[in-house]
Amino acid sequence: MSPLRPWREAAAAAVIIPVLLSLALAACSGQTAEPTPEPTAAPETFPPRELKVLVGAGERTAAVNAFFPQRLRVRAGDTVTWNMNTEGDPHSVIFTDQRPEDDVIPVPGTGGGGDPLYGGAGSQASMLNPKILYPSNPEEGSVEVWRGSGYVNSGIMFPKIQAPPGLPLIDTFSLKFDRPGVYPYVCGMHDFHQGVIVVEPATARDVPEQDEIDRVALKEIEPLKEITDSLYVLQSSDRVLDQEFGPGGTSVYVVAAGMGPPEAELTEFFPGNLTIDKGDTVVWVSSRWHSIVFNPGGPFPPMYTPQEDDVGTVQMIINPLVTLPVRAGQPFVGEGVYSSGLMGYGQRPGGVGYSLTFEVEGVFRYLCPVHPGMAGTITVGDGGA
Ligand SMILES: [Cu+2]
Repeated sequence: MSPLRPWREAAAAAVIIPVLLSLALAACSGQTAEPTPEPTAAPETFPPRELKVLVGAGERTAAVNAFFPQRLRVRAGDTVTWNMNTEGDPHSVIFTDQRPEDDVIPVPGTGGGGDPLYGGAGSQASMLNPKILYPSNPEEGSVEVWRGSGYVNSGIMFPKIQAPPGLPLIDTFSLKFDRPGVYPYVCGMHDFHQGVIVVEPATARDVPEQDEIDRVALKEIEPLKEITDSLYVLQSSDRVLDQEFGPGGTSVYVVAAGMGPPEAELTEFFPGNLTIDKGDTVVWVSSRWHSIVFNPGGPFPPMYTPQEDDVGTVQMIINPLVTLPVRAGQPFVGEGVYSSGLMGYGQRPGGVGYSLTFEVEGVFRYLCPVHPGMAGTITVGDGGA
């Protein structure tokens, strides 16, 4: 028996029953059944709208890394504008049907091959990929159209306090959609950070208006903000996460660099202020991208050292003092640069753990140049000696 049979029978019944009913009604009232009028008017097309999506959320060091709403249904003809909405992490909006671009590339002419972040294979310098850093549309004020193919990029939206010097601040990006379809997009800084625009025909009635979109956005932000809020409570307690026995009566302390799931991370050190004794060791752990940098008595090296290229475009050269380990395995003697190198997932040069044994007393401030504002202090005492 055809699996379609029951459906066909039901469909046939659905057609026959109303016909019989209308005939019966006509017979009762003594009238003849009139043919249903043909629809004359074309389906109504709605005027194009301007709709808003939030890029990230969170104040200060709360990095809530998602688009809000994550999925948006619009009509063909609508324009969507993404607004930067966080002080936590930089983001971007990329629509592409091509292989994703690497966010970090070797500086042209400095040798090639290998992962530029490792400084290996002859490549000594790396920079932010200008195809990610800068908008794909060089014409300010004009709006591109996305129909599912090509490459469209907002450029990196930095939170104001993180914006590298010499770079124009991008905090908004608009894109028009005129063809129905399902269009996923991604953030060039976080590959897990993705969104979807669903474009319905221009005649679609049941698409949300902005007030409904805002409601959904707030609802999606709420649980993530709850995570970063509770992490703030833990962080402000300066609670020691772990203290273990080290060699010769010393202690080994664990500090977490950042905490929380990828989409709701607090970019702080846990604890932010740690007091230890001379000879103790601190181990920083991080599954996210962070770098632990000390430079007592000197300036902290910035993440980017902007330079103009041959055609006068400012390129964000990445500071190897931040991304490559400096004096790894050496004891901390209270002067000069110490760097973990970039830590975190994807087997970054700094790995996922970094340790320093403190040989001198003092108060030593350190920070993560990837996230200006993410700072900690190690206070080294004499152990009552
Ligand atoms: Cu992102």
